[in-house]
Amino acid sequence: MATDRPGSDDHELDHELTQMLQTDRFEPSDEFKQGASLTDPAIYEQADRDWRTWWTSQAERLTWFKPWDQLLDDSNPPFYKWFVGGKLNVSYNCLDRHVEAGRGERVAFHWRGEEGEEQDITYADLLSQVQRFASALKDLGIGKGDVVGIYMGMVPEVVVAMLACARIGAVHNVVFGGFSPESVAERMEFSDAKALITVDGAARKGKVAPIKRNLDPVIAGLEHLEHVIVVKAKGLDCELQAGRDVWYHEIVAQADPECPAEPMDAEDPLFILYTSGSTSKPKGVLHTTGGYLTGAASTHQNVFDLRPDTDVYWCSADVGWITGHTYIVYGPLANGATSILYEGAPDYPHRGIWWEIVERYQATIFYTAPTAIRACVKWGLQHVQKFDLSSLRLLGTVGEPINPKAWLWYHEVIGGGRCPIVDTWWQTETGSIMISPLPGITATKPGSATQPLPGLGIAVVDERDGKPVAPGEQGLLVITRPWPSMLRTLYKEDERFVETYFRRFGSETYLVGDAARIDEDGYCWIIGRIDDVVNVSGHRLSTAEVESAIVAHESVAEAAVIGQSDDLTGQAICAFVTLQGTSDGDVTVETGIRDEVAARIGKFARPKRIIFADDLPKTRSGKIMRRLLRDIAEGRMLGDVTTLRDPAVVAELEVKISEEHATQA
Ligand code: 6R9
Repeated sequence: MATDRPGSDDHELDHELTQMLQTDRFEPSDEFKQGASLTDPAIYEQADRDWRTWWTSQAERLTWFKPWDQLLDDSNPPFYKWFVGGKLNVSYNCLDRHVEAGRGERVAFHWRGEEGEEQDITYADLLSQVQRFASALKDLGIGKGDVVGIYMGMVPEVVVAMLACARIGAVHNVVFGGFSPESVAERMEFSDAKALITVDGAARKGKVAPIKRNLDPVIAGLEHLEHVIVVKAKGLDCELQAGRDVWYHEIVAQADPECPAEPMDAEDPLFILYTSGSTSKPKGVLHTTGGYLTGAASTHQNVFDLRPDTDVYWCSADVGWITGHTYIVYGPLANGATSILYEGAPDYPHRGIWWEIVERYQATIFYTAPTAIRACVKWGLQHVQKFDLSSLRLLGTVGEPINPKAWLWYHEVIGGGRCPIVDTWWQTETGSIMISPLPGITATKPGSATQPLPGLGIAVVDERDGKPVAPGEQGLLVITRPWPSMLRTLYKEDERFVETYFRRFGSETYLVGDAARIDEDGYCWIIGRIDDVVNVSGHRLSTAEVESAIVAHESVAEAAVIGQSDDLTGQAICAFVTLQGTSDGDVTVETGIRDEVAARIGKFARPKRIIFADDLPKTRSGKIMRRLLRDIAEGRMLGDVTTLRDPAVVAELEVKISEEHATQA
């Protein structure tokens, strides 16, 4: 295994990485093992034999106001309850206990703005800001169980807002800043949100997007929304609707600086996070207090081998996704870590900004998405080589499978050949990492998330009978045992919760929605989604959601959306569209369709490719055959099409695709 720096130009490097594809596994180095907290492989077996004791030990990382009476109530699956009778507060665990232990001066976040602004926020600072804002929320009449929306960029106040909700028992519902105002309104409506915390504007690569102004028209009709709290992040003027809207800085100035943390039941809701499912209506994944925080703290410590006194940890996700919730906010803060919180994009003001930031703050742990790594590979070595990355000791990936070559590039170029990589598989629903190496124990294989973490039960089963398939065979990934940070339900949709995850193989087997295989060595290889969910740059989107945005366009009669393999983004959205009447698809209609999707969902959901067709292939019962469309789009041989209502449709589509190729050539 090479430990010296890789080839000096992209071409030479590519050659070296191709050679390295032969290396099938990477053992943790002795140097890494020496300082690591988990190095004994026996913990897997112990935790498997007695997973109750394992979870007890993990929950004991937290400070409980009152210990639990029962570890797990599994009397009514799939409605599991963890740490029954236990009382704790998430914000207390993330802040007060560190300050009380004399670590108030430790930096919680090195915040870095898009224009290079810097702010170091200590645990003591964060505690005082959170207390004030929590008091201000209470003054507005917001309390336990109320749902509070959060829609803002990566500014420090987003963390303050989440923790302030947790402090008083309000349930936050964060919407990723890249979603459109319409999506925000929809998520506020579905969750009966009583308040929305937002910003005047958000930084977008040198421009400022007027967030509050864009929200105004769509939130006007929301029946339950009593308060809108606006953080003045970018100095924009905003219209404040009397009786509803207030400035954040004004209400905190008047608020009580003290606000004790509310003792919450372990099973009280902590947050809702909407994610995409098979239908166009997003699913409100509900996480609760004790189990979620146990999972977040335990995995953040174990998977990243966190050494809170010396590490500088950086997760480049956005707080608006589950990765941001668990591995920017709750895990790191519960563990008293020092983190980097970066407001901007990876390519602004230049394509080496991430590496500049690593050098600036001497980051030791870096956690990002494969799509970002592939973008860096494409941009080239010169953007990386300018910076000193020798502080790094551990790297991670999340969100989608990573191709071995990108893995090797990350390992060699960013990690200098010395940093273990943890490829972490998990979901919004699982709350925390499920399948991942433990960096001081597991030998890694590029492209595999390796093995389930201690205490978890994972299997790959046959889709017909639910029995485990033979090693090396593909099947459906399932989780066979409850775990503390599992979702508890879909908000206000218990039936959909059971139906989506626990119908197929019974109420004790969680259906993940991914296909996978486990090789002879017990290593897990994730293949991809089995439902109509597309993963674009690690962002989950439902094809139905995009389809319903497309058909909202005035000229569109029908649309079918598929995920098509893409070198950069993993999958890209490809839309087959039939237009109304005799109208022809042209550039204007294409632009119109993309704009419609941007307005209804967000720019990141815009189709990369639009194919106009007079008709779409359907089964005799009228179902669009997406699998066939995927084959057509990717130029694969088609199998039997005789079950189609009108086989001629396929021939026509194939002609379209070949014309498309001809014009591109
Ligand atoms: C954390 C997060 C979940 C889906 C999941 C799977 C894919 C996530 C992965 C991975 C292969 C990994 N996924 N991590 N696939 N290897 N390491 O991404 O949550 O947005 O809910 O997406 O992402 O398909 O089912 P979420």
